[in-house]
Amino acid sequence: MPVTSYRTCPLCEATCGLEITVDDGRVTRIRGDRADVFSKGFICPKGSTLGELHEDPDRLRRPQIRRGETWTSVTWEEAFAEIEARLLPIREQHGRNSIGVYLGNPNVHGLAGTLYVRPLVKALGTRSVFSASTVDQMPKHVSSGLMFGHPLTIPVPDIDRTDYLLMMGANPKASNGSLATAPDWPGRMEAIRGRGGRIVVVDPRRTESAEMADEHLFIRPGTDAAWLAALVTEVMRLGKVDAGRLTDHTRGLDRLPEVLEGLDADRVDRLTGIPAATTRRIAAELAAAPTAVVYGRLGTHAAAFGTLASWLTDVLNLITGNLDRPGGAMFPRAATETPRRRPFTTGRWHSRVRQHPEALGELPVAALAEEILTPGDGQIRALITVAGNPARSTPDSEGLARALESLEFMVSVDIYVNETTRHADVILPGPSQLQRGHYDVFLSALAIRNVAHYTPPVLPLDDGAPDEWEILARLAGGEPDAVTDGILAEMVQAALTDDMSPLHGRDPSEVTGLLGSRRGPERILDLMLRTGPYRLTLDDLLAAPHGLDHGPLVPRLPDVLRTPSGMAELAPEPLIADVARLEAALDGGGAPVGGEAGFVLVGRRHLRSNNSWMHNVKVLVKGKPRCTLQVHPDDADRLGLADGDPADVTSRTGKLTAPVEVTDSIRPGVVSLPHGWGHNVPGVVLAVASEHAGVNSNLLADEEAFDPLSGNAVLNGIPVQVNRVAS
Ligand SMILES: Nc1nc2c(c(=O)[nH]1)N[C@H]1C(S)=C(S)[C@@H](COP(=O)(O)OP(=O)(O)OC[C@H]3O[C@@H](n4cnc5c(=O)[nH]c(N)nc54)[C@H](O)[C@@H]3O)O[C@H]1N2
Ligand SMILES: Nc1nc2c(c(=O)[nH]1)N[C@H]1C(S)=C(S)[C@@H](COP(=O)(O)OP(=O)(O)OC[C@H]3O[C@@H](n4cnc5c(=O)[nH]c(N)nc54)[C@H](O)[C@@H]3O)O[C@H]1N2
Ligand code: SF4
Ligand SMILES: [Mo]
Repeated sequence: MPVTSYRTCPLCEATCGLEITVDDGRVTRIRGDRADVFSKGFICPKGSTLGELHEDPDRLRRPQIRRGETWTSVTWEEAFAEIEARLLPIREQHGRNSIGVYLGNPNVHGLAGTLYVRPLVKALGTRSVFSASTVDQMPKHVSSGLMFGHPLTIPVPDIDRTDYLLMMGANPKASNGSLATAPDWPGRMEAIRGRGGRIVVVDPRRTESAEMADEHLFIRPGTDAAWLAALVTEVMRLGKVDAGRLTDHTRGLDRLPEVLEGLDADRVDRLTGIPAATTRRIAAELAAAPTAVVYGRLGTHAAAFGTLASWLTDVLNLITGNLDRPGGAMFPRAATETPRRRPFTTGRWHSRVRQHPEALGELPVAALAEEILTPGDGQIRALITVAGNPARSTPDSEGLARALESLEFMVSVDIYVNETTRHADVILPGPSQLQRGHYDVFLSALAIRNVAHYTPPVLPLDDGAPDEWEILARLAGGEPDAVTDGILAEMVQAALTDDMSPLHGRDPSEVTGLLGSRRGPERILDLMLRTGPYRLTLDDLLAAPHGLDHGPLVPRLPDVLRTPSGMAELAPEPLIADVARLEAALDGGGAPVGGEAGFVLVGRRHLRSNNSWMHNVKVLVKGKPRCTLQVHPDDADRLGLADGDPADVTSRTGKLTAPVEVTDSIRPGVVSLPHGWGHNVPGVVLAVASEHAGVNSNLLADEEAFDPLSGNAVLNGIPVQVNRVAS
């Protein structure tokens, strides 16, 4: 008998509801859940492949131990015994920081990664912590921390109500959005125009999203911060600064004219490639629109001035009166929100080799290889990766591969033997997505509506296999239920002493009594929901398989501000200090790019791909190869390259050869390669992906190029040379 169940898609940030039909233990159909309160039936081609992922013969079902080149399936007890026998002596001999941790993107998309990774890091006691955040959104955390007092207090674009969307370095038609959770971005963009609103896209490529917009501006890569600074200056010159309701809750506005002096439309014209008249017009449009929102994402953040750009985005929203008001940039109120207290700082410690400051307890992943390869006290000798593929997603892949190979011991919690985990000694595979319950703790805190969904597992665990949270708890050195109790005890303690909490002043045992016999993340989630702003329980969510909708976002300032001053800080010192670096780039920059002068490389995403790990699903990789080097026809002519020809691409750190795709959708002087490819290396067990291998763009990303405030790598705007392959 076919059974229908509902599951939130865990693959990207859009959190679509899926309707899944299972017959005799096999998924027979996946389609969009039309009753879902948020996604209303929207689905993309990836969402319907969870069945293929589950059935993928290459997906690991049992722990693996590597001896030389050979992998052996072992029991879970054998795997954990091996880890204990090899990891503990390293820590005893070389200290806590000798064990490194790398946390990958899927951790954010699951309850286990969300709730059990921190206890793991705490149990290890290491400061050698790295994650995909420093090849992604760390600039937003840092600017939010400095401006609003907490790194997770991130404003999201209220795209359902805005009249004007200025979108930079984001391509939600392909990515379905990021730091702005909204199923069906494309439909919501159409709706903006449908109600007479305007969309302007700023991107060195005329993307699928740009095709949907009213206007597209070809910006020169890496110059978004300069352009945003000019927009702020021009709005100020127009005399249109109006923070509205927030005027009394804002500090530092008076410093901006002096700090940004001279950074105007004329000054950035040559550098950005955007004519001064256009910049002035956009500034005037932003100031005049009934509501408007500036939204920047990966192309703007994973760049040389990512934190400045992130800050200036919010400054622009604030001075045009659009921060924290409907149709502008707003702060979600998630059902699991906990009080945010900790004052924000960075640089509480530094990396050993190059003295990078930590941010959010992490070091820049661009420094991972050197921390492994450089001898001395505190050298990383063992590494644990959890749901990450740094060998494909972080800079200087060649250096990192050497580093991973040199480790004394490596454990990966992962479902594949891929470019990273092939270096591991032990791989611990969690169950497939369909075998786990799901709740988006992080993404619902970034959603453009206040919604909550919990979906239970669709399929049972394999016989005797632990759930992902149990694996992480065991790695943390504990018995899983005891680790859960430890997490709960901390949360209960915080709730009991918080006078805003419904549990304030109650007896701890009474509180845990409320949670019944649930185990693991569901037990913790139940507590988080009970103490959250809507006072829900997990049972409430189980009774609402299509989700609960708490409505559109509501203004939240000044309540959510956690800066020492209690104000929104428009001119935090570290950001002001970094403007000098931007000025220096302007002084030195503006030279033409392309041809003899060299090119700049940017990334891109495709709807049918997901970072590095969905290329083993046949229906997603079939068709035209997608890992191509996009080159403008004028550049191709000059270089003597035709569509499909191989071209050599060389940067300071590496070299690769990729097939050329000639397209006028890219700005002259710019070339683009997607990341996450390059699967044809020895030792990977990815039958389909190896046949559609592509090349690894992060061979070209430079481990010395990063945004100093956040430690985020520069993945967009990499100087490269492009040449015909000598025949
Ligand atoms: N040049 C360039 N580089 C980039 C980017 C770019 O735009 N350009 N984008 C960056 C961004 S935004 C990100 S987020 C990073 C991503 O960087 P990573 O997180 O390092 O890479 P992913 O490709 O997401 O790899 C996910 C890994 O988790 C495994 N996995 C999948 N599901 C699960 C699961 O449920 N449990 C476990 N345990 N493992 C699982 C997969 O097999 C894979 O090994 O890449 C970054 N790198
Ligand atoms: N299909 C699919 N969806 C995904 C993912 C995926 O791999 N595939 N990954 C997920 C993840 S982890 C993330 S973080 C999100 C990212 O989601 P987005 O932020 O939307 O990321 P991209 O689609 O890479 O779009 C970045 C855009 O920036 C442009 N760009 C490059 N350099 C510059 C620059 O200097 N200035 C400007 N203004 N633009 C520039 C690129 O041309 C590109 O179009 O997507 C998520 N969704
Ligand atoms: S858009 Fe994202 S969340 Fe929605 S179905 Fe596709 S991969 Fe899943
Ligand atoms: Mo990401």
